[in-house]
Amino acid sequence: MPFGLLKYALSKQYPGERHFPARKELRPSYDVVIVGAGGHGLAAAYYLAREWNITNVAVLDKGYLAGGNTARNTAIIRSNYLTPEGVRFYDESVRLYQDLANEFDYNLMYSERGHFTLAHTDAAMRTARWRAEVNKHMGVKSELVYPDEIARICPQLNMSRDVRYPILGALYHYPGAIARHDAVAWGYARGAHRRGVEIHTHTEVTGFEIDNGRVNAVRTNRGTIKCGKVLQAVAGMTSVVAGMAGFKLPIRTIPLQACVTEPVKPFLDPIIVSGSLHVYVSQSARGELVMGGSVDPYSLYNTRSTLDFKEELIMHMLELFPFIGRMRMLRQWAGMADMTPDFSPVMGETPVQNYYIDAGWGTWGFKATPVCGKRMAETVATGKVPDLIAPFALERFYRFAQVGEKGAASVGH
Ligand code: PYC
Repeated sequence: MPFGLLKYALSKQYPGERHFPARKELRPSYDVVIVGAGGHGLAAAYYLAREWNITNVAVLDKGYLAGGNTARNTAIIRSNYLTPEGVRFYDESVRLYQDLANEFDYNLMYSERGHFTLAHTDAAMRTARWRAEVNKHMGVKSELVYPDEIARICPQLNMSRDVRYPILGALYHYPGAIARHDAVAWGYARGAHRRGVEIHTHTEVTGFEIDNGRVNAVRTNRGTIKCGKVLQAVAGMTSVVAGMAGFKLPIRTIPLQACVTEPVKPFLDPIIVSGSLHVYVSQSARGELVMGGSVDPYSLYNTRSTLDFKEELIMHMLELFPFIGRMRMLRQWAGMADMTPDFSPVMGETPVQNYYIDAGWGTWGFKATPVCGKRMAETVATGKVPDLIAPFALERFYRFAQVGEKGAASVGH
C-alpha cells in the first residue's frame, strides 16, 4: 500500500478535501430548486452556477446522491441516432463528455471504444444504412460495415453463418464510448457545490405551492421552501412528481434490467449491440461485462430483478459470444425508464409557469447528461428554450409534432 494512503487512513484529521459538506438546514428560499440529485439535476445545477452565475440553488433528492437511474444504467455514450433533432442533440453531449474530465479535473474513466449496432436482417441493414447516412450528413462519424470488417475489429464475435441470426453487417459508430456513471454525477456535484450550490439528499419533495398557475414554493419532509423557479429532473418518478404539480405527461414507466459478470482479462474493446437479439454489452475497465436487454414487457414502479430477464439475456449473449458460458454473474439490477410515445425526451416548459421539466429519458438518459444539464440551465436562467432542445417540448404532443426516434434505444422498446 502506498505510504501516503496508509498515512491518510491512520490520520484523525482526514486532511483531504471533503467531496461534499455535512448536511445543513434548508434556507427559507432559493432562486432555483432542482428536484432530483441524479446526473441531470446535478449537471443543470453546475451549468447554472458556472455559466449563468446563479448559485442560490438547492438540489433536493429523496434518496442518496445519484442513486436513481444514474446508478442503474450501462453507461453507454453515443450520438448515432436517426432523427436530425436527435443526432444534433446527442452530438453536443458527446462533445461535452469528451472534455469533461479535463473540465472537472476528475477521472471519469471516459473510454472511447467504437459502437457496433449489429444487423441480422435486411430490414436492420436498411435502418443501419439510413442511420449512417443521417449521421454522416450531420458530421457524426458512423458508417455501414460488413462482416469482414466487423470480424477484423471484433474477432471475438461469433460470425458464423450457421446460427439462428447470422450477422449481415452493422452500423459502426467510432465515437461510441463508456464512462464511470457515478464519477460523472460526483464531478457535477463537486463542481456545483464548489460554486455555492446546496445539495440536500434525503430530502423528499411532498408537493408544490402554485398560485395563479405559477410555482412559488416547494413542500418537503424538512419544511416548505420558497422558490423563484423549479426544475424537475426525477427520471423514473416523473409522472408522480408532475402529478404533484398538477399536470399529466404522456409517459409510461417500465423497468429496465441489467447485470455484470465477474471481472475477466480485457477481451472486448468495442461496445456491441444487437437489436434482433436484444443485447448490448461492453467490458468495463475493471474487466466486467456490463450488459442488458430490452425493457420489461409491462409498466411497473419497481427495481426488482427477475430470473426471466437473466435467462433470456444470457441465451442471446451466448449466440454472440459462445465462449463466455462459464463466466459467473456478479450483480443484477434495474432502473425505471420513463417512456414517451415517440421515444424522444421531454425538455423545457410545462403548463405551470416557472416550472421546467427534464424527463422522458426512457433508456437513453445517461448519454444526455451534459447536454441536457447545459441546455436546461440555459432555459431556466433565461426563460427561453434554446433551439437545440425546442423540438423536445412537451407541447409537441398537442401539435402532433412528435420526434419519432427509431435510434433511441440500443434494443427493442
Ligand atoms: O441507448 O445506448 C443506449 C442504451 C444502452 C442501454 C440502454 N440504452
